[in-house]
Amino acid sequence: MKKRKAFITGINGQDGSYLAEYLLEKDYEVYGIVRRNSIAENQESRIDHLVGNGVETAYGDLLDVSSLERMVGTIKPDEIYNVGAQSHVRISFDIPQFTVQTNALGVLNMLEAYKYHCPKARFYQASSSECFGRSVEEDGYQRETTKMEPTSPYGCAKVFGYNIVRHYRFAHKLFAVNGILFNHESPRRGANFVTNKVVKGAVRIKSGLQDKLELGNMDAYRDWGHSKDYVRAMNMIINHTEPDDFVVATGRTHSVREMCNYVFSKLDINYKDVVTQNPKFLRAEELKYLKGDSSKIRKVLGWKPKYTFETLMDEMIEHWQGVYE
Ligand code: NAP
Ligand code: G4F
Repeated sequence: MKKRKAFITGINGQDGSYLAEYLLEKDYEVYGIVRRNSIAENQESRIDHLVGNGVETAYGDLLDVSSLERMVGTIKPDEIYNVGAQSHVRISFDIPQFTVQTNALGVLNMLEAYKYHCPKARFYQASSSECFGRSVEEDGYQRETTKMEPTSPYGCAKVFGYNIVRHYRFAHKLFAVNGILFNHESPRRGANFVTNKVVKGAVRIKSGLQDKLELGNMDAYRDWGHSKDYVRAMNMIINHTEPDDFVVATGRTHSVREMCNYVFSKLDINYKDVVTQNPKFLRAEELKYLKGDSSKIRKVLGWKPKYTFETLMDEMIEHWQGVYE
């Protein structure tokens, strides 16, 4: 039987790399674009083990329409996963134009290439709980019907991406869908996101390699899951019988402070002795609270996470202990 072809933007990112592995296990042919990196070793650092073993990559960029058209025009994928983005919320305040170009116009660029070159394919957009911003339902959750009130350039751009995908679905009858994913982490998470920063910092402190850890707002709450569970959800969403949008979340929320307490306690350290606040890690506007209601994807597609907050953190601790101990 002919193998299904998947095309992934952001394939060298956290999600892109786990998604590529997941799709290879499901016998897909996997293609992706990577951006040129001046440090050649970083170019495909998360997918080195996959390139040439079922995954093919080419240079490309969401802002370079010619690269997108060339890829989808020649590969003619069955499934397009647009997970490429400037994904760091705080940094989006520093580079708002690049963030909006990539996370908003980049989606439009990808949709246009899709519409003209392979409209029979299916299109998945990496939408985000950051879109909800200030909005929380009375019962304390965010779900598919929750109003979007973003609090960052990143969130504003992602709202555009979410809406333009829906517009292309309705206007052009394309199978274009959104996964509205809450925070998801792993040992492959960039070390400037809070979970990996805390776990890496805690293990280094335990090993005597640093003596303190500077953070921003410790009173924000996030609904943290594992990237592996969330890429499985992406594949389920794109293979649903009809195009639709789904929230993906664990339904549990923890503050950054609680996360620190869990991680440092595991290493027999009192986080209060070593964690300090540095205003440079605060945001001009903070998204204070996220807790996702994923009842829809659980009911309609049968998805549920395999990891808990605790097993996620334990895996990340074990990873950094392997590096530093
Ligand atoms: P990530 O690790 O930062 O990966 C993002 C990837 O996108 C990187 O490979 C990056 O390449 C690439 N990229 C950046 N700008 C690009 C451009 N202009 N053209 C093409 N590729 C570009 O992020 P992630 O955690 O895997 O997240 C994947 C997607 O899900 C993102 O769209 C993110 O916004 C979204 N999302 C993530 C979460 C989460 O909690 N992880 C939750 C909701 C939504 P470089 O390394 O070269 O920059
Ligand atoms: O780990 P974070 O940087 O993730 P954030 O901002 O929630 O964004 C992530 O999740 C979104 C989904 O909701 C994605 F769309 C997005 O791409 C990204 O993956 O920060 C989490 C919380 C924030 O409240 C932040 O203010 O941790 C707080 N925090 C406290 N100290 C810190 C720090 N965040 C970072 N990055 N670094 C700190 O030192």
